[in-house]
Amino acid sequence: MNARVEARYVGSSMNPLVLRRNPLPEIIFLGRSNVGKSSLINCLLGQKGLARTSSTPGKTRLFFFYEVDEKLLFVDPPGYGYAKVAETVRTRWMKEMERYFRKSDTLMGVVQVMDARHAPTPIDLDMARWLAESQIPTVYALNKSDKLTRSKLAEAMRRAGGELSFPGAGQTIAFSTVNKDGRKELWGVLDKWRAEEKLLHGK
Ligand SMILES: Nc1nc2c(ncn2[C@@H]2O[C@H](COP(=O)(O)OP(=O)(O)OP(=O)(O)O)[C@@H](O)[C@H]2O)c(=O)[nH]1
Ligand SMILES: [Mg+2]
Repeated sequence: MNARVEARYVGSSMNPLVLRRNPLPEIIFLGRSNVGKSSLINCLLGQKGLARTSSTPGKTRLFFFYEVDEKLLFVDPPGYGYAKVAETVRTRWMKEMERYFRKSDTLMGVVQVMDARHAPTPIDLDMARWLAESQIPTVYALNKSDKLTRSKLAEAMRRAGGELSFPGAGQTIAFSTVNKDGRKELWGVLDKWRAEEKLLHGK
C-alpha cells in the first residue's frame, strides 16, 4: 500500500465515535500535541496538506477522519497532555479516548507518536502500557528523527526500546516526516495488521 494511496478527508468531530457506522478498519495516531501526528499522516499518505498541521500546539480539539484507498480509516485526534490545555479539556479527552477504545469495534491499531529528541514522557509510557494491557496492536514512531545526529538517534532508539519493553509492547520505528525516514517500515506494520485482519472484538 506504500506505493500510491488515494486518501480523502471524510469528516471531523468532537466525538471519535461519530463515524462508527463506517465499517473500515481504523488506525488512530496518538501522541502529545506538536509531536507531528498530522504531519506523519500526510507523510504516510504522500499528500502534504491533507491533515492540518500547526505550529500552535494543542489548538485543535477535533478528531479528523481520512479514508485511505477505501480500505482504511486514519484518525487524527487532538494531542494529549499539552500543558496549556485546561485540565477539564484533558479530562474530557481521556474520557473520550476510553470510550473510543471500549466502543470502537473497527479499531485495528494505534500508531503512538513520540518525539525522538526526548525520552518518552510519563503520559507516553502510561498510554503505551495501557494499550499493551488492553491488547491493542500498537507501533511506536519516534518522530522528528531528522533533528538528531545518527549517533544521538541510535541512543534515542536504545533508550525508547528500553523504556517501551513491557509485555505486549510494540515495535519502535525512527521516523521523520521531513526526509520520510521510517515511512516504508511503518507502512509495513500497517499492511501486516491489515493482512492479519487483526480487528478487535472479533470482527
Ligand atoms: N523537523 C521536523 N519537524 C516536524 C516533523 N514532523 C512534524 N514537524 C513539525 O512539528 C510541528 C507540529 O506538527 P503537527 O503535525 O501539526 O503536530 P501534531 O502532533 O498534529 O499537533 P497537534 O495537532 O497540535 O496535536 C509542525 O511545525 C511540523 O512542521 C519531523 O519529522 N521533523
Ligand atoms: Mg495535529
